[in-house]
Amino acid sequence: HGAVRLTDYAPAAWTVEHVALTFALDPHATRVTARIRFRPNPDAAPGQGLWLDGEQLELVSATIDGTPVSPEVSAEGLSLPASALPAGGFDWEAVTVIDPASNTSLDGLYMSNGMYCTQCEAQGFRKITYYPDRPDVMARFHVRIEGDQRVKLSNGNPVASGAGWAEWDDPWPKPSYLFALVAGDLLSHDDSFTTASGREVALKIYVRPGDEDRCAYAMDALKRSMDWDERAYGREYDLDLFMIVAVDDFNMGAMENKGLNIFNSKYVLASPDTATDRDYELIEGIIAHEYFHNWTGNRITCRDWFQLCLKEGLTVFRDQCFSADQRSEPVKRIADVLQLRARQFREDAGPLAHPVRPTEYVEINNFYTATVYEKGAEVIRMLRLMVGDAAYRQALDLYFERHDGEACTIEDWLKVFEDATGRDLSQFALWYSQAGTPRVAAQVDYTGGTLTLTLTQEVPPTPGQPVKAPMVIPVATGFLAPDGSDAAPAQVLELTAARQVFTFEMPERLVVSLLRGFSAPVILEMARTPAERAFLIAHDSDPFNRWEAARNLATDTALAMAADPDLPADPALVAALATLAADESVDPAFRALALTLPSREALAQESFQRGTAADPDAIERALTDLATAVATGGAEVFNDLYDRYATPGAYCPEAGDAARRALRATALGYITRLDPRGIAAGTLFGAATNMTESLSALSLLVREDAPSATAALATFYERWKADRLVIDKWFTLQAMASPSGVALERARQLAGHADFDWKNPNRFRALIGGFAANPTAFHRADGAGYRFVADWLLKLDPLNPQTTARMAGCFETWARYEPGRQALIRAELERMAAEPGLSKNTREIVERILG
Ligand code: BAL
Ligand code: ZN
Repeated sequence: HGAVRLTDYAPAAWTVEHVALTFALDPHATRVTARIRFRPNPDAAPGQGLWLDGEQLELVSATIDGTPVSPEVSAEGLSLPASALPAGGFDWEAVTVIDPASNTSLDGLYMSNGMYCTQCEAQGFRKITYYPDRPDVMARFHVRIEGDQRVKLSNGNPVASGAGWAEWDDPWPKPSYLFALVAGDLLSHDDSFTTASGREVALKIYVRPGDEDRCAYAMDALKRSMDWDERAYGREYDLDLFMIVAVDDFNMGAMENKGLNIFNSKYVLASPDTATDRDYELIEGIIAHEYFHNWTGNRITCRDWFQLCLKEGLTVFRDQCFSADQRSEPVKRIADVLQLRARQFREDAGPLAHPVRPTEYVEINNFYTATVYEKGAEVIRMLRLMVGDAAYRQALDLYFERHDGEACTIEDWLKVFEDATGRDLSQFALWYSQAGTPRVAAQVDYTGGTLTLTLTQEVPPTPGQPVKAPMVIPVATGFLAPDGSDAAPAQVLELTAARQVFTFEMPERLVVSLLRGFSAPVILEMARTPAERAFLIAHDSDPFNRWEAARNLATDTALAMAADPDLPADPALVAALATLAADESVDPAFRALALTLPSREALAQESFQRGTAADPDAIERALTDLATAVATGGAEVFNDLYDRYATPGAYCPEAGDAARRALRATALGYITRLDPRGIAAGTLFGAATNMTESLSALSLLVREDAPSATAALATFYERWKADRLVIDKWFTLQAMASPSGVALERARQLAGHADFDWKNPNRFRALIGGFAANPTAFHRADGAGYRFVADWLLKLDPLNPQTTARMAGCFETWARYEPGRQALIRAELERMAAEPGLSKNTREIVERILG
């Protein structure tokens, strides 16, 4: 399979003016009739033949302007020579037959619990009919669905229906990846929204019968998203109907099909007794994300898949800002940075590193990555910081005005900023082309009334990019007086050279607070004393850096303890955390984050970054010892918080109550460190009236392998065995939280459980993905953890290459570990690579990881 390259882009020879599709639904023989009006593309070289993508299709007939034709058909598509085509345009009609019930890839048209459903991004439409399946071909779609299902949906507006059929028309031209079809015996939860200009939009969330009472929160989040996009970006919804469908079998989180978003049911359905606070937060964020795509993705789309970050980076940035507005801005920022470091920095530091705009791919589905999404969002956050909020809004207004209805590039995006602000962004554009996380080193000196800040930057080599140029790095900076107050106005320094010196006149030496709000996605290296860190924890007015100081102190301590088993926990850290825990002036959600020690995964990454191969066992021991020390030093505070932070009254998913529950759960986590029989956690498990508390208590019992854990797991299972989303949690929890000694055996047993429906991606991710995210179990010194995961990936691959390839990324960190584990991981990867039938998706990932 050859690679596709950005430099090979050429406009489509033939564009599509209109598409009419008729689906005669049948599980194993759905008949698709496509009538497509082709026109020559004035931007393409004239006189070209026709190429239509098509995979796994049975071609029954094809005509041009009513005359039968015999195209040349391959496994990837069909072609006709220019000589067979009327030069001024023609009407193509083809009948194909497809087999949705056998489509286990969940790409194209497939079935889930008897319901027909589609996923077309990036290249699923070519499994439905022959078509120029590329995002720069935008067309109007008319769809007729024939079948006996109660509900039959497609994009746009319902225009006609009768017994056994329904027709839909989408007035907005769109690329094929935004096409959707759903048919099934579904129920809808209905509401409406009135836009700023007074138009009434009907809102419908379709679910399986029995789930209709779990849609209220998603609906509420949708209405808040619609309102926010009008206020923050001036963007109104553009159809009279907006639909969301929840489906159980889905490779991704959700999909922004025009007017008909399709969601993994876990990101729609919620009730207090089945969903956690984290689920509610994710539902809110993902509903917003998909809705925001209506403008950033659908009205303005991507010219080609290399430009994926154009819609994804921007839409992630928009959903991050929305969630920050709905909840707490600093807490959201910290959570986003934690995720960025855990997923994107990890990717950027390993064999799968690639630029925000990649230049080459074998399988585009392998590029729906943390780099394209999360780093793509960080790049836009930097742009906004550098140009200011007002200019950002002007640039976005210009973007919508100039490019509505077009398929665009990153160059188009940067140009609107250049035109709106007059800035030259050619160096800034390196953020889109250079992979790797820049390291910024800061050195502070003070003499004779002058503080000198020396910043140097280095972008590490990444696969295919040995040498890098200096980037534009905005460094938000503040100064603290000895009493902890802000001593000088904060400013954004722009680091543009490899080394740059900034000077500040000041009568006394102030403490510098750098990279406030995490103003750039870089690794900041700055030597600080523990006392200076403690001072920042107590005083920095920038909440992010306050949190960061606590995190850095905890990281230093944990890594020092990992290196030296006799080293006790730093009392300064224990005292600082206990003080912060008790500080009632601080948001409980912030306190919960600051009290959460770095994960085993984060410490392994940090250890490697600092030049020491990560030892999973030493990290586990250090973290356990450190947590016990914090639990002991802060025992009084934790008991007090646990008693006082109960949330009285009915469960409310809003940020205030969720923050109280988060802090209380964190306190219980420490209390349980000193209570390995899990008495307090067991009591909470018995008394919990919502899933958040029930699950946090159960996780602690499992983590401690408490005597009551087995019975609690059984009780939980009996109560929830009919609820697939809750049973996913039951699987995840045991795979992820079980101690290393029992985790693998338990995972093996669970893999044999009658409810382990491994063909369902959520269930597979719950158990196999959960196990791979349990670092001490996955990284067992004997390699049995790696083997267990590789065996399951090999089993899933023939059925569902997308989900397999995505999960194979669990092996990307092999270089972090000591030589023994490196060899064991590579042996599993080589075993996978030697599998002759390995999918193109998984092969690309495995071979890139092997290097
Ligand atoms: N476009 C794929 C799913 C998402 O990012 O919204
Ligand atoms: Zn998206």
